[in-house]
This record gives sequence, C-alpha cells and structure tokens, in this order.
Amino acid sequence: MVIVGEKINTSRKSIAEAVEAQDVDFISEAARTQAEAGAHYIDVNAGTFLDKEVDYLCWLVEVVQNAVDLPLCLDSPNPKALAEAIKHHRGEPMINSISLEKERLRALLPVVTSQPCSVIALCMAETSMPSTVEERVEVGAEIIRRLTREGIPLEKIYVDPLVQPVSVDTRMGTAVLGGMNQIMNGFPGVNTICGLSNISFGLPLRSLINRHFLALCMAQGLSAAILDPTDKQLMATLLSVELLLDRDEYCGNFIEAYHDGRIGASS
Ligand code: THG
Repeated sequence: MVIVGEKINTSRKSIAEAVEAQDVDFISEAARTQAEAGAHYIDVNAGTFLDKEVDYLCWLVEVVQNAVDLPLCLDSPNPKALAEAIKHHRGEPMINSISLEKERLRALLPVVTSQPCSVIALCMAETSMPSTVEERVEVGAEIIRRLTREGIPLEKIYVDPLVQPVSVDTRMGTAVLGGMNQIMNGFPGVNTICGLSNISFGLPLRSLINRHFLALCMAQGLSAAILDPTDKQLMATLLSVELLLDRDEYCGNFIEAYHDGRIGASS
C-alpha cells in the first residue's frame, strides 16, 4: 500500500500560518513526523493561497525535500502551479491531479509526459463530481486511455474515484467501492488512490468511519491512500488489513511497525 501523508495542506490552520510565515522548521517537522510514521510520499498543497499558490508550492517543495528523502505528491487543481513545482522537485513526483476537464488536461499532458512521474487521475469529466459507479468507471476508463495513449504506463497511473460524504448521500460509499472494483479488474496493473476523510464529513466518530472505509477500499484492491500516517489507529487498520489480504509476507511490516511503536496497542 502506497501511503501519501496528507498533513502539509494549507487548509489546515497551523500549516497555513507556517507557510505564510515561511517557517522552515515547522514544515520540516511536519514532513519528518510523517516520514517516520511510514509515509512513502508527502503531499504538499498550498491551494488556499490563490494569488501566492505558485510561489508557496515551490517553497514547500524545496523545504520538504530538504527535510526528508522522499518524493512528493504535488497537490493542486492549478496546472500552472504543478508545472512550476515539478521544476523544483528532485526525483519522481506524483502529480495530483489531472482530470478530463479540457483545459486541465490540455495544460497538464505536456507536463506529465516530459519527465518521469506518477499521475493521479480524478474521475471527473468537466466540473461536476461523479455520483454513480458507472460515471466513475466511464470517466476512469477514458482518462486511462488518454494517458496510456500518450505513453504513460498503467503502473504510473493512480485513478481517484473521488470520495464524497455519506452524510449527503448514503450511496457514496458503495459508489466508490464499486468503481474501484471495476477499474482495478478492468485495467490490470493500474493503481487506485483516494483521500479518505471526505467519506465521514458531517458525522460523529469520523476517524472510526475513515478507518473502516479504508479496510473496505483495500478489499477492492485500493493501492494507495492520502491519509494521516501519524494516526496510529488508522495505520493499525492499514497494516492489519494488508496482512489479512496476503500483502505482507511473513507479516513482516505489521510486526516491525508494532515493535517500532508506529501502530496502536489499544485494540
Ligand atoms: N483526492 C486527491 N487529493 C486530495 C484529496 C482527494 N487532496 C486533498 C484532500 N483530498 C486530502 N488531503 C487532506 C488533508 C488534510 C485533511 C484532510 C484531507 C485534514 N482534515 C482534518 C479534518 O477533516 O477534520 C482537518 C483537521 C486539521 O485541521 O488538522 O487535515 O480526495 N487526489
């Protein structure tokens, strides 16, 4: 399971303040704690600063890569911000994200084909969010076709079915799970990814709902998740489900995480 640490996002107040103050130590620490907790990529998002997003995102790339030896997940709906940020990145980033929105696709295809990277592909046609399984599969299939036609291998593509709150529509959980199942079965070798926390928006006991949803997604073959790797209960779910699904040879990752104190002992 590929773990993308979500915490360096200016939608979080402490991060927004640190970015505005150009506080290298605070951001470095937020990167290090996620790396130590087991993140494989660190997500960086400065999307709340509309005017300064490009500069701030480039600054975050520099600061985070100086702090940890990990690739980043460059997170912006703005193709210009992604095109600039990738120039500051060492190694192979994950581009978060591309979609079938015409302008976004047109602007980002040259960026993602001109250098080695992974690409998150949202199941979003124009600006409207998908609602059914069928919509997700249709849009997912089309974007996979467009990206592979440009020479991007399936293994570099992470399809995101877009998680929406079950509090708004209780079919939203099964719509994601069904989409994930069909996309993983229809395109062997492709990856799927999602941000978990939207599923529980507006409900109590959010972290409980998030970790159970993670387990259900993993049963459909989810290959990556954007989450808080310092949440020990969430990581305990992730690692125990991996071993139950035969994705942890000799239970090595689970046992090592337990001995390192990275997973909760309360359960
Ligand atoms: N798909 C893709 N990218 C994404 C998302 C997705 N990027 C953004 C988002 N969704 C995932 N990232 C975050 C980052 C931080 C938080 C949630 C998702 C977060 N949430 C707390 C909450 O929801 O209560 C806020 C608490 C706090 O301020 O610490 O922190 O779906 N491709």
